[in-house]
Amino acid sequence: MAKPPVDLQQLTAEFGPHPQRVPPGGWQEESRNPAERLVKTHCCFCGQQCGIQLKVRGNSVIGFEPWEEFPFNEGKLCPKGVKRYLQSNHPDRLLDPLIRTRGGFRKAGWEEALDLTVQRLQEIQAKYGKDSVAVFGGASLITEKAYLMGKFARVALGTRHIDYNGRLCMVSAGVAYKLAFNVDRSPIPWSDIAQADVVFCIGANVGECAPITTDYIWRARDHGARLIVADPRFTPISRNADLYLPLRPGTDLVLLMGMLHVVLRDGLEDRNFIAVHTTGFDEVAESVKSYDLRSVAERTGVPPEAIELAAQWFAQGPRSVALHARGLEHQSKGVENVLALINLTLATGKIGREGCGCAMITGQGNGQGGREHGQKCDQLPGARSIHDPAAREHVARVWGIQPDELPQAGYSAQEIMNAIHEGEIKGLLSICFNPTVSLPHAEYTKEALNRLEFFGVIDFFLSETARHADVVLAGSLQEEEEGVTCNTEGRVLHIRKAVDPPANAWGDSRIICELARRLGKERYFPFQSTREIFDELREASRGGIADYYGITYERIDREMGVFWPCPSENHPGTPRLMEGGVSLFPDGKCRFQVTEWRESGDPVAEDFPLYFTTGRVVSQYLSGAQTRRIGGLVDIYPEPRAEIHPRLAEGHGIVDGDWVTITSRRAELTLRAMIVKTIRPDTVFVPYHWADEQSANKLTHRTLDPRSKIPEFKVSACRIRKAEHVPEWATNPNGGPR
Ligand SMILES: Nc1nc2c(c(=O)[nH]1)N[C@H]1C(S)=C(S)[C@@H](COP(=O)(O)OP(=O)(O)OC[C@H]3O[C@@H](n4cnc5c(=O)[nH]c(N)nc54)[C@H](O)[C@@H]3O)O[C@H]1N2
Ligand SMILES: Nc1nc2c(c(=O)[nH]1)N[C@H]1C(S)=C(S)[C@@H](COP(=O)(O)OP(=O)(O)OC[C@H]3O[C@@H](n4cnc5c(=O)[nH]c(N)nc54)[C@H](O)[C@@H]3O)O[C@H]1N2
Ligand code: SF4
Ligand SMILES: [Mo]
Repeated sequence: MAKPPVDLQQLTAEFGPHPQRVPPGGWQEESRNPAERLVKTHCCFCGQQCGIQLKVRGNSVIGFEPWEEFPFNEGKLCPKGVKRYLQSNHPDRLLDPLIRTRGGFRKAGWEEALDLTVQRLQEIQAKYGKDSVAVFGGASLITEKAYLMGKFARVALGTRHIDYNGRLCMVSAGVAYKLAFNVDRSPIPWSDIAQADVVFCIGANVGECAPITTDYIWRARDHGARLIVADPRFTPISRNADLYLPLRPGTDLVLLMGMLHVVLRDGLEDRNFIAVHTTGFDEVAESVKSYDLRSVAERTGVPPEAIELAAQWFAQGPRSVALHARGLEHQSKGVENVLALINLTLATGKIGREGCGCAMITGQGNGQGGREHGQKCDQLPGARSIHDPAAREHVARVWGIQPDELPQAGYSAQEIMNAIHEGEIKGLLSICFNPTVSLPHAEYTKEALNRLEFFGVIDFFLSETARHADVVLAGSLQEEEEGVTCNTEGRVLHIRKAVDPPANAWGDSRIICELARRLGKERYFPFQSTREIFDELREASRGGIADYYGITYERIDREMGVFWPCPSENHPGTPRLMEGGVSLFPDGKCRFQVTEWRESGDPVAEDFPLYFTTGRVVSQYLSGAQTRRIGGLVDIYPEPRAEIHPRLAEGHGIVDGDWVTITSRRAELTLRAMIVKTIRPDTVFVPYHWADEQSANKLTHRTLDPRSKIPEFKVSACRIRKAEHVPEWATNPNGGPR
């Protein structure tokens, strides 16, 4: 199928983003007519998964009420949670399947769109082999759908290539925790943060990206806890820090090894914990010997006294918690970075008891649950390894196939895109993923997508990625199907269905099951409801590390969430993993791991002397496909701005609001400058929530961590200059793409 070019202007006029400011029916009508009912559920956005009550009238979500009894957030919400309901009946909502034509898209019926999708995928597989088709999943999906995607790829399509957008998120943490503890989950419930005497946040913009976690840190502060923050930017939470470590992007490993050096130099390690609960200490101790304060300070840009104090405070706690997010993990040595933090935690004995531990702050709404049950290329339900013969046998039995029919591990997300670019993969079915915005080196991603012989997308909005599709299947919002998610603490939560998909849109799980039926695999996908999928998932996860067997929707409702592993219905669930310091390895020991320094894949040099780093702002979410359509969020931060330190700006004759051109080894990006004292003078920061000519990922590079396969979103090299021209998008009378 030759792909006709699509008129983007016309598509934008038709499908948006058009920010929705007033709910259907208008505010007045809403205040006149009381809501028909309130539905207790959870926010569709970040991994905090705050409890919220959706106000529903007819088939529309028209507002919200706080859910004060839900223990995690006790009614508190951030701006995104407050506005999420504006997606219901949004004018940009896809209400029918779309099929590409010469001129753009035309509406189609379900029969035609599903038949075409299956026919094209089968043709490609017949011509080039099963593995010439790949599947992309997403971690905003409820766990039932994530599980279904893994089964769909392997059983309905028989391809080994399935991976998901969580590959861009926290897999470095996952690999490191597996290596050290044999489990990929935060070992602590968030109540442990409130108990801590020292909280160390590294590479986590807690205030903007995990707003409810801030509250736990405040509770710790209320009983006198000290706060240490390490970030190249003085983020909002840093204002309350006792110690701020303004490290150079990409130097976390040096900082953390330097801190361990200080701990050992001063004899602050916990000898008893190390002896009883760990292996591999001596090699790690040896490896940090050369990380003396002076050289660590030089390499990280952090004053030596600050490094010393941070190490001493953390070790002396007595109760210390280390929190980390993507600043530490989005690096081509993300796994090493997290391991170095775990080494520090183990050496000081700060795990396995109240108020202690290291924890990854989950990113996506179902970032945790979405990675436990088979969407990852190397993994089967229950967080089982796809390489493990016993795991293959168990899952094959639940699925009713032979273990040797189960494909082996496939490529990770970026590797799938590379294989598409190189012509090895020819067909792609993608759900809940917007890679044109969110993968690094955006131009490369677009080239790859245009090379696909068939591209099917399941989404509820026409995302920038869906514009490249041959068929778009109109799927569902989180509140349109019942299921579970797992929050940042490992607490499994019940997502209640509030409304049906509107008009001719379908629930995602129905779409997948219908595709499977057309692929002739109906008997493996007989599900009439997501509850039936959940029941199979419980069996499939049984006996695995992420054991959900004892969890039911009803139990979750009664207990306000159940922490996994929960192997039976009378098991209480497991809020704190590794109680007493016992890991999930058969010998119960935690593993120290030696970490080795590597240069970034895109190092600063004379012609690219500045660090370029990317991340988030409080009012936008991920690729922005959802939040750029929500009035009140768009208005807070309508376009990306380049954060630049006054000293750097002055050197280039740039003042606040000027247009500045940022150049990396791949491309140029022209944005308005935001002159702030809260960033290192050698670093430029741009939030990544926008597409095309506003996309931070135009500039980033495709280097991956060799073990986790995470892209290095946090470290690129760039140079800047005052722009010669205002970019075209800014002169567009519509205000350009939002
Ligand atoms: N408002 C909002 N909240 C969100 C999201 C969102 O899009 N918007 N997304 C959710 C998701 S999926 C995720 S993954 C999380 C992300 O949550 P975070 O990881 O907290 O957010 P980021 O902005 O990606 O990066 C965090 C910090 O890393 C810093 N940083 C940059 N380079 C380095 C470095 O080399 N070392 C260190 N130590 N720090 C560095 C940045 O300055 C930034 O402050 O947020 C979740 N919550
Ligand atoms: N430069 C740079 N790039 C980054 C990052 C960074 O810090 N810097 N962060 C990375 C991180 S941590 C992440 S998590 C990724 C996220 O990147 P993406 O996953 O690409 O971002 P999303 O905006 O979540 O895209 C999800 C798409 O799925 C749709 N969707 C959401 N929920 C559902 C659902 O329930 N059903 C269906 N059918 N569709 C749904 C949305 O409309 C949207 O189009 O971006 C990564 N990219
Ligand atoms: S903190 Fe996260 S889960 Fe809570 S309301 Fe905000 S976006 Fe939603
Ligand atoms: Mo993420």
